[in-house]
Amino acid sequence: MYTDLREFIGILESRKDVLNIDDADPHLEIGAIGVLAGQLGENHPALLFDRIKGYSAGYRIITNVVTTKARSKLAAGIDPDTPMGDEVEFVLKMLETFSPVPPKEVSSGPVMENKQVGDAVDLMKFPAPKWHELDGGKYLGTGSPVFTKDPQEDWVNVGIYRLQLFDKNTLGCAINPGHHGGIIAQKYWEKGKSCPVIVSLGHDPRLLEGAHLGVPWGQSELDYAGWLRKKPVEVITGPITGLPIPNNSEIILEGDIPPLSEASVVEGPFGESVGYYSFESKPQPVIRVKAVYHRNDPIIDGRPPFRGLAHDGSLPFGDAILLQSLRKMGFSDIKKIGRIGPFLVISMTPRYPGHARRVADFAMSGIAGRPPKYIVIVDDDIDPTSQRDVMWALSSRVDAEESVYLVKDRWGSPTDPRIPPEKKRSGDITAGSLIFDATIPISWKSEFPKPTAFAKSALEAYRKKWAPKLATGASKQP
Ligand SMILES: Cc1cc2nc3c(=O)[nH]c(=O)nc-3n(C[C@H](O)[C@H](O)[C@H](O)COP(=O)(O)O)c2cc1C
Ligand SMILES: [Mn+2]
Repeated sequence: MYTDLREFIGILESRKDVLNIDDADPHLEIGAIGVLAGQLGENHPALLFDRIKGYSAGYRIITNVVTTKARSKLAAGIDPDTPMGDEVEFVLKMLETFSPVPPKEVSSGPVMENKQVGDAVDLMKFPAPKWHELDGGKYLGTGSPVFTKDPQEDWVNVGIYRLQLFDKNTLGCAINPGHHGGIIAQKYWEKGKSCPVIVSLGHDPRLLEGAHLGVPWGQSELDYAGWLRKKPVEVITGPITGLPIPNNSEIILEGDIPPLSEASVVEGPFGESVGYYSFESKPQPVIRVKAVYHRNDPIIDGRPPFRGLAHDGSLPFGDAILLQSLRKMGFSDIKKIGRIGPFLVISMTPRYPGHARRVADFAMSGIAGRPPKYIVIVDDDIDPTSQRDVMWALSSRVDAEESVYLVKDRWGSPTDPRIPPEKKRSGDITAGSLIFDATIPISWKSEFPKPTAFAKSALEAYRKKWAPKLATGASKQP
């Protein structure tokens, strides 16, 4: 496979899956080109920007890294030509092979080719786009893993938090409540200390992928990145922080996050992954950058959330963890999980009245992510990844009075545009969800009208006999 971002890009080049773009403006134009590329559909290329307006040639940005299935697979360490079949089941099988692959310490690496320390630090040299029109400023980090170490428990956390550029050595850092990086920083602040950090701005995509798996508290995302890479992440000990620095990263920042009372910036707003400016601009902690290390001609991983495109990859890791958890809890009759727009759809074989609702309630608690807005439970004859099947079940097996349930006050997201501003400001990010039980009512299943259908074997026989004839008719279509 590959060992770093450049070899990854090399593979994309050999697959004609990356486009080199020169002379674009980081003020909105780079963002717009990323959006336009996405509009070309599932097979659009990644974009490698060079000679960016206002910056030295060689200081590059790659965007649309994992916005297609093929590149998402590559980024997760899966050969893009491998057929996946049932994607959730495929990813679950992969997750079941997990065992921690801890990082390996080394003494040097290409990231140390260039150094800026202390007063020499100048973040302004690196291209920082304004991605969307109403963004509050320029963002240097959008796909930027941030490393912190728990002060008591001594393990290294890696989470991706966006970084707004304020001056030559100051970044605003937006960490959502509940994310481990924020909890760790708080522990330092409670002792009046600043929290040491490492930031990677460009990297082996599996570093970011490992950090995005929803790794539980207490476990290092570096062990997950190593597992995805099938070999340890090689790290140098940071001279200032003692934190691990991936030696093949493109750009590494070393510094600290002082307590919010000591330094803060009004960060944002930023076009969020939900497609709105739904997260109020407010004082956020800063990263004070004390050293920068970078490769020659460095490449930044640009991952703003372009509406409708997956900046975090399009493989169903969260749903695979849900399926795994359902089975672990003893729900053995779960067949398949799918997504149709905003609906999480679970197909199963209900065995007793209330069975389907139990499964929905478990999924509604939010496993590997926030609870969905809509859950649909369907019978095992319905393919939860087929829009036609799911809409048919919803239109024929649901009674609006009896089989739709409103779940109030469930855990929501700070970026949900539908939570009123006043409520959000008070710190309340709860919201409502709906459960649709679209399974045939089990208590009178035998009397439920039979669907119009043919026996599978009979239909197959007719297909063999008539398919050639039908194909000639189809070819006459305009
Ligand atoms: C491309 C990308 C950008 C992200 N940006 C942010 C962000 O700005 N703030 C944030 O809190 N989480 C962001 N996330 C989500 C977190 O990084 C993710 O939930 C991570 O698992 C949190 O890890 P932690 O709990 O160890 O801190 C982003 C994720 C991705 C993939
Ligand atoms: Mn974590």
